[in-house]
Order: sequence, then structure tokens, then C-alpha cells
Amino acid sequence: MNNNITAVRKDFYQRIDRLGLFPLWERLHNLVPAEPAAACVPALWRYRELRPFLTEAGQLISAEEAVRRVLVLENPALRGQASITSSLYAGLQLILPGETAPSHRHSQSALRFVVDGQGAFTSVDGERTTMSPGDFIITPSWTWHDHGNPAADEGGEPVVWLDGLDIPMVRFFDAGFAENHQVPVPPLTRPEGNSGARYGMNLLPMRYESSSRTSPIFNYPYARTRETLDTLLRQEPLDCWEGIKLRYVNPLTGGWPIPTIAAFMQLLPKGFRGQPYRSTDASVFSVVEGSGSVCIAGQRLNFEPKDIFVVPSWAQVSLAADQECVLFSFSDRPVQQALGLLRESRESF
Ligand code: 1HN
Repeated sequence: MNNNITAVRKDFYQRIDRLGLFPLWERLHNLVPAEPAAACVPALWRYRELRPFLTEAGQLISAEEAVRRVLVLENPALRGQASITSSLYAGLQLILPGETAPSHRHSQSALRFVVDGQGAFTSVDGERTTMSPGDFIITPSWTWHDHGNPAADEGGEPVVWLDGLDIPMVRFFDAGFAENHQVPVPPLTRPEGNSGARYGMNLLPMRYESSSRTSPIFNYPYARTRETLDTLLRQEPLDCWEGIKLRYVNPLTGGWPIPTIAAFMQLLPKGFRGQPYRSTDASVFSVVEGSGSVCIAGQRLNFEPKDIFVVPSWAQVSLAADQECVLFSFSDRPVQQALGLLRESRESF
């Protein structure tokens, strides 16, 4: 190209830049890439390395003062954005015996996946549920929620859970609202176990009609999930890519528990060597049981229980289990599916 036209174009670009304009033809390829060029990168957080910092945070600030005492898991390629993937937020929250995290609500939806310790509780719109490791708990959009933990002399112990929220997604839409409750711990209006009995037993109260897009179950206890995986492992053929993989469900609709977030639990038998796959929904994994490894875009990462790792959109991924492994994961799949954007590919070595 001759220098003159290059210089003339550059001058043109500078003059239109002042008006907030740029020439599409200089950037077209970046805007519509041939395949996803994920901003997020593979990453793994070792719980063994993290845990001391959570303990230290526990000495540094109370849950009351912090409101939520969380160490945010930020994707190395998304620093400063409070994002573990382009669309999702994740953090590890610690609550010590005797503490409360005051009630508030927001348009962002949240999930909690209990990682370490038991006996803490979360209340959602006036009903409390007690947490055990491996429990999957949801806080629907705009529901009041607070957390607490019994005092040490009542058997309370430190409890850590993984928070997953749709914060980056809601920020993308500029659709976030939040407010604090007038009181830190609003009164309970239903007994513990009420929503499980009403909606979680393959039965529904007569004439019940939901006004929400979110599952009316807010605790999916690990004991039942684990038993189900075990039964299916004995009874069903293994999937060559995923082992035994189940999705958490809204029992009213058969759809996702949260409109913006899908969650899954899977079991890989000892010695499993999964075939590689890709999906456009980037996923966050929390290791529940067993050790193994994940190969993401050619990079192998070893994992142990309580570790957390992230698989970017469209990265080739395969899972391997040294021992029997149980993996929890979540992603923005419901949104991609609703918008007709979800694409998957199953490959083989
Ligand atoms: C939140 O409400 C919780 O309720 C945890 O435990 C993490 C991160 C950002 C905004 C709200 C919780 C949060 C959050």
C-alpha cells in the first residue's frame, strides 16, 4: 500500500476519533472471530494454599463488619473485574462460630456450594437451611438473605463455601439493584425443611403456582446427590466424556435452578480417562471428593478435594480421575441456551 494512502487514512481515523467514531474495517476480525477468543484463561486455586489466608481474613475482620467475608477468585486474565469467567463471579466465604452476615437482597442471583465445615446456616426469605459439605444452596434474585453460625459452645465450627453469582452478567446489562434489610437478622417465617417438603419430594401442594423463575428448592443436600450418583454408577453406562454427570433442576419446570446459572454434579470412577470436549459455556469446578487432573487447552492441572478450577469457553478439556472423584460445577449455560448461543463439541484422542 502506498505511504500516501496510509497517511491519508490515518489522518481520517484521527479526525473521526474526536467524534467517537472508528472504521469497522480495521477491527472487523476481532469483533466477529472465527471461534471464541475467550478473555478468560484456565486457572486452578489450591485449597491447601488458600485456606491459611481465609483463616487470616477471619482474624482481620468480622463477618458483621465485612458484611460478607469473601476472598474473590479472580481469573488471572480478568484482574480488577471481580470475574472468574467473563459472565460469572466466584468467591470463598468464611463464617466463624457465633457470627452473622446481615440480611440484604439484590437482583444478582447466587449459589452457595459448601466446601469446608458444617452447621452454619443461611436464611432465604424467612426460611433457614443448615449447611453440610457438598450441599448446593441457591439465593434467588431479590430474595432477602442472611447467614449465621452457632456459637462455638453450641458446636459451631468455621464454615467455608463457594459463592457463585451472575454479577458480571447483571453488570453487562446495567440491571443491578440492592438494598439492606432494616434489621440484620429478620425473623424466620417458616420452619426449617419447609420448602424441601413442599417442593423437593416429587410432590407439590395442590393449587401451587409459582411466581418466580427460580427453583422453590433452596437446598439440594449432598447426601441425596451422592447416593444418586452412586446408584447410577452401578446401573448406567459411563459417558466417555463426563462419567456420570447430572444437572440440578427446578422441579417445577424441569429447567435450571437459577435463570442465569446452571449447576452440575458428576462422578468419575477411579482410573477414568475422559475424552476431550469443548463447550461455549465456561465452567467453574469445585472438587468434592478424590484427586485427579484436568487437561485444559493442552495444560494439565492436578486437583485435590476442595480445589477450584475454571475452564474457559471453547477450550478443549478432558478429565482424569486417580481415585473416584466427585466434581461440582456451574456455568452460564441457561443464558446461552435461551439465546441460541450454546455450542458443544465432543472429540476423541
Ligand atoms: C452476596 O450477597 C453474598 O449473600 C456473597 O453471601 C457474595 C458478592 C457480591 C455481591 C453480593 C452473600 C456477594 C454478594
